[in-house]
Amino acid sequence: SVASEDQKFCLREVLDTFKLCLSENKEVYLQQYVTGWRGLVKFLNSLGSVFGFISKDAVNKIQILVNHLNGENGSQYVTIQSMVKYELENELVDLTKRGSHPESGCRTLLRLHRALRWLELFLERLRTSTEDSKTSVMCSEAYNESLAPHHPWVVRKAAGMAFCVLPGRPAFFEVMNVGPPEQVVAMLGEALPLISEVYQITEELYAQHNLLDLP
Ligand code: 1Q0
Repeated sequence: SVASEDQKFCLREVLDTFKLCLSENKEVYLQQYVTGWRGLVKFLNSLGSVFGFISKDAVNKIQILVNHLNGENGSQYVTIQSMVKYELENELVDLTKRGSHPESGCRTLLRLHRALRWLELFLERLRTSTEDSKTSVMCSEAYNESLAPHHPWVVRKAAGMAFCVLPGRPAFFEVMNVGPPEQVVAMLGEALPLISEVYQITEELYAQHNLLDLP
């Protein structure tokens, strides 16, 4: 049943998939990246339907990337590095304004990439938080430093409203299903450097190719 699946959900496993993203020569596997996001969306859904508009957009973007992976040129999408190379060489990316490639892998992944920065900042705050810290504050601070500058006013407003109804820190730790708070903190301490590394590698790749502002 859905309920028992929810119970099995464990944030450690989700964050572990980001570990599997990195190849030996530090390329990022798209399949594992997408799998990591799928797990995060499951977590988001378990927090309640107010987050539906966020998870809907994430699912949409995940699906676009899955379609590329399963498409006839799927072999070009094995890593983020190969995707960037392939799409740029074949002029499959709208570089300055939206046009004929609204679903390029590059622009789609960039949105998730920015959200990964939010995750990193939020989890770092959660890791170092104390019992009386507010999840809504940690979440909106992380959002303001990452995604917010890329969102129009109406999205920022809706996000702010959703953050206000986030469960408190104890409920959050519970739903992560990792164990007592000390174990959550330890798990985050192990997982965060890997998330950070995946983020940094992608960030540098995008910067190198001038892709950080794709429309
Ligand atoms: C826990 C609360 C989660 C809060 C997530 C913060 C993100 C807020 C983003 C709100 C915007 C969503 C609406 C759509 C925006 C799009 O316009 C935008 C741009 O795309 P486009 O095509 O219009 O150019 N899309 C995005 O910026 C992508 C946003 C993806 C957000 C995915 C968030 C998935 C979150 C997972 C939560 C995991 C929580 C794990 C925490 C574990 C700790 C207990």
